[in-house]
Amino acid sequence: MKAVLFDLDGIITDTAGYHFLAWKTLAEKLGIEIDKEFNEQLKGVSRTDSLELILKKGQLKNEFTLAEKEALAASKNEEYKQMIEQMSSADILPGIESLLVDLKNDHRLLGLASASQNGPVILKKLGLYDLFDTIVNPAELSAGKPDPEIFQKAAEQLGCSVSECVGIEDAAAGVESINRANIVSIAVGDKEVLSAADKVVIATNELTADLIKRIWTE
Ligand code: B16
Ligand code: MG
Repeated sequence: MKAVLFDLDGIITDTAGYHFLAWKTLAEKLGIEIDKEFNEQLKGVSRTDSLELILKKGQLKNEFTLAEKEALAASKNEEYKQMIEQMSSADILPGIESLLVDLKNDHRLLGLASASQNGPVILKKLGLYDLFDTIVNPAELSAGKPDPEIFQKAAEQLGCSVSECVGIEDAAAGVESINRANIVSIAVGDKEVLSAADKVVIATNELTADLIKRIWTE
């Protein structure tokens, strides 16, 4: 195993709550109600695709031009950026910082495969940016998760073959993306929702360098 490819939201930190609040503000302005259950569908999904899902819920899918949709997505992102302004190392999910340090000390490469265009800023706020060897730019992808492109790209940017990597995700679409890239997948969360993964653990503090190496070897 040469590299470990990480999702951000739900694995390194929990930004889902902020995304939800920012989308909720926008949705309310448009007269659309969204709840936490609906928000599950937005996890791991790009900003543009998330907006489409919200507009579809409010039956407003064909009511806006492309430019208007871009403005709506930009206004959500402005609100989201204000919310993440206060983030710090206290927002790293349990066990993740020591895991990243252990993997680095063990000479493994680390890649970020997040759908979030705010990924680099968030890693800097968490104090984890320098531990990563590469970050995929989601704006350069032709398709988002569950397409395998983002995890294939992360492996490629690290100069690794997919067989030398492990991918870690919390969303079903993300696990599908890892599996379709022919990368060993580890998921964090609900065993039933994430059953497609090679291994599922309940919480991030169960992720250790030894466990990841073992799953890759099996
Ligand atoms: P942004 P991940 C994803 O992060 C979030 O889960 C998803 O809710 C969000 O819409 C997406 O990033 C795009 O984020 O608006 O910051 O570009 O789970 O792929 O790390
Ligand atoms: Mg995620």
